[in-house]
Amino acid sequence: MTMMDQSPEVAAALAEGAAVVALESTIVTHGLPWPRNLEVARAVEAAVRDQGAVPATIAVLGGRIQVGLDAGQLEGLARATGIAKLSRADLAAQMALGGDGSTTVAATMICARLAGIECFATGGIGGVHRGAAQSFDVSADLDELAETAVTVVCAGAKAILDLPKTLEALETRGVPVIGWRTQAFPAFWSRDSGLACPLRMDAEDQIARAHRLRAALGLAGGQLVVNPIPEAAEIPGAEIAPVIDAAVAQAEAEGVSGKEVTPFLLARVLDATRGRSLEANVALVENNARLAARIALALQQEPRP
Ligand code: PSU
Ligand code: MN
Repeated sequence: MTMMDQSPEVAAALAEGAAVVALESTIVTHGLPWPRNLEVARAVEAAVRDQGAVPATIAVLGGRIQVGLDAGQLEGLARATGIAKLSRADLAAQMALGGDGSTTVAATMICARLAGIECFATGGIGGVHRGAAQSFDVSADLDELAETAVTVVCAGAKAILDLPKTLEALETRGVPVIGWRTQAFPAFWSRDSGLACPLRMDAEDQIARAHRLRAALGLAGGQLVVNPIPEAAEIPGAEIAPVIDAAVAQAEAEGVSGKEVTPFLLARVLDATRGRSLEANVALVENNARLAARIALALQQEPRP
């Protein structure tokens, strides 16, 4: 495909039908600070490999979709400042301009499906922002989950968002939200948001079967698997709540809008909690990468009904 390059490792894996896990790059460019962002990106790739699957970190470089980044490309992204954050709206336009950009969950799903990758691991998804009734700020990630047939593993959504509205929006769009061995919707740093998770599965092959059945039923869209952060790394909701409230208030006071909102809130929360939330972040992304790799392996085994 002339608009896409695959690393030799990813191209070989896809050609032989091996398990591949897509990884996003906005978490590297806009979600975590240098130099931890690079360490995390590498650790996540290693976690996928550990389970016997091939990682494919996705970005746009020189106007082309790059699926699988070499060491230099990954470090270049991690060091970059002012790089474009690409979602569904910007992907084609930035490619037309021949530019670079990191891909959000939405854009990574689009590129993954194009490459034939069915499973994707990240930290947290975008969702319905607090105050959305006024701001109309709802992440394109939710619509993408409704349209693009990729199973996305995350640790729930951060409480920088309005979590009840995010769950409602997912239900409206027909996106299955599957708790991994839990009944509770996880809130990123905390294992339990206090909200019920609509669905629960306890085995990777169940998730793989549901993915295949959606296709067989003619249902567009993917699945959202929510995987609670490992207990040892958890930060209780009560501890993080005041930090989030302050970040949201500051964003509002400074009139932050559009695609700057999520990076702004993530940076404020990271600053305010120093090391701790970073460590939690690393632990949960690795945990998600391992589960996504096992789901990718299960998808290989799962016949198309
Ligand atoms: N939420 C997180 N960490 C992240 C993001 C969201 O906890 O890094 C990133 C993801 O790339 C996600 C994007 O797709 O932010 C959503 O941005 P927006 O809200 O502007 O759609
Ligand atoms: Mn937004």
